[in-house]
Amino acid sequence: MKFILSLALAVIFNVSLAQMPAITPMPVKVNYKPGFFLLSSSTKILSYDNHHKIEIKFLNDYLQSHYGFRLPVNAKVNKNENYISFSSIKSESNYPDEGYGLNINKNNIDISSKTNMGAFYGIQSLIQVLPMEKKFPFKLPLLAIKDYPAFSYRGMHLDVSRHFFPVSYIKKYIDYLAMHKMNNFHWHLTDDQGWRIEIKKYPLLTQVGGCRNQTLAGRYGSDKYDSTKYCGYYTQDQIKEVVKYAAERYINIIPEIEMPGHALAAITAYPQLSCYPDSAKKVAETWGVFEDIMCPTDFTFNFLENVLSEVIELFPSTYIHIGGDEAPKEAWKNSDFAQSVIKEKKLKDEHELQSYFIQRIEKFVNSKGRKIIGWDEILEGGLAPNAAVMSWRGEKGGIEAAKQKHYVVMSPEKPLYFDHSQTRNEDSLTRGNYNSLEDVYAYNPLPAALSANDRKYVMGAQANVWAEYFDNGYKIDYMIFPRMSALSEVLWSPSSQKNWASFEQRLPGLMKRYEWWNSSYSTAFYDLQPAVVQGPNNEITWKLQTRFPGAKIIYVKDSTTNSSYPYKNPVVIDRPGYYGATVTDNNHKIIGKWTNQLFELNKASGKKITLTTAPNASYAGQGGFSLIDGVQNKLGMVKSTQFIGFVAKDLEAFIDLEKVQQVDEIILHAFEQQGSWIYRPSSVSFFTSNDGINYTEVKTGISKTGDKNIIYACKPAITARFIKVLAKNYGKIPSGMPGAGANSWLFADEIEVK
Ligand code: TNX
Repeated sequence: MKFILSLALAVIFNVSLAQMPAITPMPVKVNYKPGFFLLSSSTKILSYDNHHKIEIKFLNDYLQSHYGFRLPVNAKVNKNENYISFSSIKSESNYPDEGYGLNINKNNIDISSKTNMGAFYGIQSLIQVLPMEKKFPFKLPLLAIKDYPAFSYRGMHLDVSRHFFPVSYIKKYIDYLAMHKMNNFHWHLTDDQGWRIEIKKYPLLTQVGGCRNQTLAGRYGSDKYDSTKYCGYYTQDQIKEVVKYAAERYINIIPEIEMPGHALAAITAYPQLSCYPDSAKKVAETWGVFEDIMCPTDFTFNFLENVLSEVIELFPSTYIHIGGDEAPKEAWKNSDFAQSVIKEKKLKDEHELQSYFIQRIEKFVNSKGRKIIGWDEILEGGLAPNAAVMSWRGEKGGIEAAKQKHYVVMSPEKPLYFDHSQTRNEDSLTRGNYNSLEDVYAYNPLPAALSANDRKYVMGAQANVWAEYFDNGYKIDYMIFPRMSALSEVLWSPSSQKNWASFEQRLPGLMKRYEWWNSSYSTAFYDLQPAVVQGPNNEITWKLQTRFPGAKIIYVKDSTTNSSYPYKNPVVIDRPGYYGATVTDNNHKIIGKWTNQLFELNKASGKKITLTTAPNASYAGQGGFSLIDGVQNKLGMVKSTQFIGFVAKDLEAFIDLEKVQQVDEIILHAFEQQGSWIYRPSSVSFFTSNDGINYTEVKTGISKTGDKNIIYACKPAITARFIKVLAKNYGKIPSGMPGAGANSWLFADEIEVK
């Protein structure tokens, strides 16, 4: 009998498992029970003396906007009535402050917590159990949840300088955070391209600094502009409204005021902030890093103190973000005044001057009872004593800061920059790089390099959404979803509950929810993922993958044969031409987008290649293989990820053509984009050899064509088996050029032998 009963239970249990709501982030513990709670518009909420006013308001607002009703709030209910209640966990218990219990029983729903914040998170789980259709009453599965977060800092950032987003979208974005149980919104309010917060004492900041005359069109380096004036800022009243809105969702807003770099908008409004006050100024119209930064004068410090005073009045946040990133030091090197500060304060160099700058600001912010947080560049030249660090150039800065016993928020570009695309196949405008959903999900904010004790300084992590290429909220949604849901699980769920297979299973439910919220999202995860990879015998192959449920892949041969057949193994590319692929269902009906790839083959394609020095990890491609993989960059659609990159190093490549043969021409494709510190090689030379030991330099028929995609070629017209290509790095970037003083990058793509 017992056996039969448990079997019956298991059957019911399985049914409810199939309908299991996609609660994300996954709670610490969920137990489903057989049966249902019926929620209707007459279900009462039990509350007296305005207890849980904020939580109830959120729930009722959500019900109102998504289902069109509010639940009645009553001070008393009958035991046999169907109701939602809040109960408190004793404050002396060791239950975490943000934790909650959610019990959906047959006749009541109870949310238990120690704090109101905990109850708020209980509401978030409850709304995820509601069906995404207006079919009343709701049949909610019976369950018991016990839940609390893994990390104390769970954040999202949004850049409103490069593009401006109205208060309505900021509120929607804050709701996204709340519904993912995140608690910090990092509001990037100022940058070179626009100052977006009203400061009463300095009206020109928004009047002048809030507008740029035009904006770069297309990808960085296009050199085309839209000839349209672009303006926007938030009034202090709007800021207050947003801060209140966030507080009602237990979200802290960290405002960022960038200094001393990324400050052209402020400098254009008040040129005395600059070390070159007399040179022409304009709010930036393109992206990148600019040399004109704030000068460490009394005017500047006085200005910043006044600005920060107003900012501190508006934002209750303990942390105030002061930027500190990407501040080139040329202006300070050229400024007599900056040099006099270095001398007078006995500083070693401009990095110590930056550290002095930040420490002076820190003292001021501390005097107001607040703390500073800055990008990891604030470590250079010595960290300010109480500063927290946001690690974006990988985890290195975060690790170093934690070792120095400073608090850290991890935000490494890989994988937490959500301005990078979620697919290798992106056809809308984004920054070139790629951060996959899986990589976000797999991220662990606690680096192995830290001791257990130093790990305590890692407060959590956040994703950054830089808005150079995004000018509307739907595009932001498309960039953040579903990666933000993956990040929420990284930050909230215990590692024991982190399970990719479970997340993948919940994805369709999550996507349905984004639609329910009237938000856009990316389906890249289900797209065909093409990759050009090296086969076991060095051959070039085209590897195609999809997770599209029930999908088959067909692949279409190059334009010459025009035949198509189902994909089984990576396609060996032994003939040049266009190859195309798409996804079909079992009935051969096309259900995916077409992916096309042009392969251009030559004598070097798929041959053995070795590099003397490996490329930099950030632009590693597939090492030498990327130079002979048959894929060439085409003018006008350059993506820097298609190149391999070397910083401060040369490219030296050796190719074995396998047999002595006629070599009429050797070509190297390189790339220049000075604004990104990518400079053309200072020289390129070509060599041939018959034995792979003695090389002869090719001295005839050398040419160089193109200005961004630069093609270096030579015409040896001899027989040879081995080829060597040597491209020398441009070296240190000279003063007056973008990135002055830094090591330049060398970018190379295909080597062709004809
Ligand atoms: C680097 S991350 C920046 C931003 C850009 C971003 C683009 C950081 C502290 N600085 O100014 O918008 O790259 O991905």
